[in-house]
Amino acid sequence: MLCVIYEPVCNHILLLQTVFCTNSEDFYAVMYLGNDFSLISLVFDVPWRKIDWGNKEELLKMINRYTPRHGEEHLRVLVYGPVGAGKSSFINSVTSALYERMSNEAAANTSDSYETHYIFKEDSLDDTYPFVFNDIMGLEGGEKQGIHPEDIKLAMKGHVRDGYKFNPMSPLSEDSKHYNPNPTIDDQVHVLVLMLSANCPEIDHSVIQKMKEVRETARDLGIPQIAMGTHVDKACPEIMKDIKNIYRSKSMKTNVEFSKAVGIPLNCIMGVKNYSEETDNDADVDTLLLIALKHIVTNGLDFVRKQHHKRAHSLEGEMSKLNVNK
Ligand SMILES: Nc1nc2c(ncn2[C@@H]2O[C@H](COP(=O)(O)OP(=O)(O)O)[C@@H](O)[C@H]2O)c(=O)[nH]1
Ligand SMILES: [Mg+2]
Repeated sequence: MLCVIYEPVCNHILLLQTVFCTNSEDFYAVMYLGNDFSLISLVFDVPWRKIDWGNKEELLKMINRYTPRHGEEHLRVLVYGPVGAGKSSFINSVTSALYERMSNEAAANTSDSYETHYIFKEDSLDDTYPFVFNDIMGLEGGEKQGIHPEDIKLAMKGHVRDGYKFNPMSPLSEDSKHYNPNPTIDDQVHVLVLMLSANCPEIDHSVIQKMKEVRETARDLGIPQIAMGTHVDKACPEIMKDIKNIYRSKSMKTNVEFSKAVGIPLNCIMGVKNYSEETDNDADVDTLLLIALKHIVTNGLDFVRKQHHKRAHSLEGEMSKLNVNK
């Protein structure tokens, strides 16, 4: 039996006049084209990206195997994006996936100040995972709202100290006590994660402009960038029904292709469902979160290794100059 669900739809296929239908097994979009109604499935038969569902334990092992090895104490991950995109929820959700139980530590942080979020190893008072997160104030439209893009650039270079309260009107100045003039490798950002809601198709032009500035700075600094689509469950009823449909979803594919157009490699664009109302973990949701975390860690590791080689080469260069001048 077909029943019709009326819903405001954020689905690119559905930009035409459409409503969702379900035959209790699958969801369809009803498209009205001229005098013709057609039913279009919201998912492809074959997934356009392969996920090894049920591989959670292996992912946990791989993540736990990472140890700092190029002079860094930890990898620093800077999460930015519009307000409400799910930045704090992502940090909580990743922590929940690592702990295999719900955790809400990042939510306690108000992200209008720069704070480093450490994830303690389960059952440890001082041992933390070798990756840290900074969750920063939302990028918002207009000059007077949200984080100043210059502050994100300063944070990427490691100049922003914890406790700095962002001011949308002006960036951190060099004479502030929160300005770090000599950042170490641990103060610098090693991975930049752009968080966007897959359920919010329209982004203000000025926010896109701010994101572009930030991306270009990261590119100039060589910092790897990952784009993460959140709220995927809200963006497509087939994903809501079963998270394993994430890479069968047509709207998800359209979203990913849109993000690719802004210059992030396709394999660095991924979807996650953050925990929001749940009280218990779900193995498939954890799998997506851990894939994202693994990707963040491996990209950060590559960047740190490259930096390490650069430093070693320039040191060698300095040494040989000294020897020549002797
Ligand atoms: N259904 C769903 N809700 C989410 C998801 N991610 C975040 N949320 C909810 O969206 C709201 C904003 O998330 P938050 O993490 O505070 O966004 P932030 O401003 O970017 O830090 C909260 O109510 C979250 O519970 C998601 O993937 N799915
Ligand atoms: Mg937040």
